[in-house]
Amino acid sequence: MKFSPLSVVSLGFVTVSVGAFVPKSQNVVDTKLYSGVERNENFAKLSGGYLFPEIGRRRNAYLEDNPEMADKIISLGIGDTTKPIPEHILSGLVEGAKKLGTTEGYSGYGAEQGQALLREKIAKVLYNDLIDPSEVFVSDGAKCDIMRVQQVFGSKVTSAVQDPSYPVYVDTSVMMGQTGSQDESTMQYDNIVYMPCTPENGFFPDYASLPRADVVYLCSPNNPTGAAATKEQLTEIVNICKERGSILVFDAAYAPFIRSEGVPKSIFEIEGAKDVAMEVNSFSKYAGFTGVRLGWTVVPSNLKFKDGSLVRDDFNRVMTTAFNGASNIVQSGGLACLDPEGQKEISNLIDYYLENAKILRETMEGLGFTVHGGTDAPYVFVELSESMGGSWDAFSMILEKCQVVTIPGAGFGPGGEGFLRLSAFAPRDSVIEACKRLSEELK
Ligand code: PL4
Repeated sequence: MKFSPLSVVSLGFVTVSVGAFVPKSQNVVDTKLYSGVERNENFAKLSGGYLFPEIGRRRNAYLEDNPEMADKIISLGIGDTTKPIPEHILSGLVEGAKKLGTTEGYSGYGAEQGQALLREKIAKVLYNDLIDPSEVFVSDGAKCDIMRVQQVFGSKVTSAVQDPSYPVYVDTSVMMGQTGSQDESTMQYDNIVYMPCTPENGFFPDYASLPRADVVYLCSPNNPTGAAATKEQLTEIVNICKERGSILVFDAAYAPFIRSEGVPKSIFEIEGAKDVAMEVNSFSKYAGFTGVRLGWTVVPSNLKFKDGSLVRDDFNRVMTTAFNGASNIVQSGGLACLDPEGQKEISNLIDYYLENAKILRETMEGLGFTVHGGTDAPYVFVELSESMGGSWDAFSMILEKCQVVTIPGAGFGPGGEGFLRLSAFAPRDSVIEACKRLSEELK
């Protein structure tokens, strides 16, 4: 059937009810039904919704059908902290709020790059002065900063991602218009370089053997595999990025979970990294700030575009134009995180979650699974047996039989198929109970 603009108007509701046609011409759109604005074609390329709301949707659908299970549900799914904010860090937030109630302490809009004291403390306490405070941009979190990084690079770059990886790198690349559409057979987007990360390569990509990309996203300790890259691995990728003229975007959101000796917590521990890398980071997992919202990005002053201009200047332009600075209350909490008492409290929180990870890891190993991660990371990545079907099948089966929410590996990209991610951020008694149920069901 041929479709003319005239028929849009005349068909009216009929057209809508069959859902087959969306009028193209702005001039003839029935504005009672549609705006006259074309949809951003890049959003149409995205396959399905964002992973984590989809997990929530499936959990809710299960509970709608089985309301009696509401009290039984345990989440080992989304990596969201559950321990309360410890005393000293909390006092920072409280003091920050109280100051706003006094004439002397009140502050309005702050610097878009963050308070000078917080930038200095981040550089000193977390980077041991490897970076300069002027290179630190305080923000409302790592996820938001990844989109800001993408805005800096624009639509003409090619990005490379670890496969599997935190879905934000791929989805924001698609939104920015860097990619073609998704190939339904491979589940890969055209014009993204997928860097396979498998047990065989220690979940670290062999970028040298893959096509060059302008921007390379690397996360360590890794979500979802839990692998923490060694100094040698990071040195290798920094060197190859330098050789190829790629910019490395290093996501260090899980850095404080690193307990193994000699494993770098920042890309800037690697010689030469300041010429090729930027780092996104966050207080979310450090201090239970997933809801409080505080992060930062380090953009070294050495990092330049092809024309010699500074990446930092463009990042600064995005921050000053499209962000009004992190909340002053929250930044006060961030300062408390970086006091010695705050650091001790963070270390205790991480100990707690790492003990959870150990329990999960040992339970799954005891059930005969090959298990990765969970030592320098809060995620345990379980290799599924073939009899369990695909990772979404395993997710559904475990939800229905054990009332435990997990994340299917396939949600992190095609390379995650065959794996299941378990998060160690649940309360201890929930972790123990989940392990009991998994042991009964999967033995
Ligand atoms: C669910 C590698 C979690 N709604 O809190 P932020 O924005 O400072 O940090 C987000 C982040 C950045 N980088 C990595 C991450 O893994 C995360 C958080 N990921 C997960 O379960 O994988 C929470 C996901 C949240 C989201 O979409 O980020």
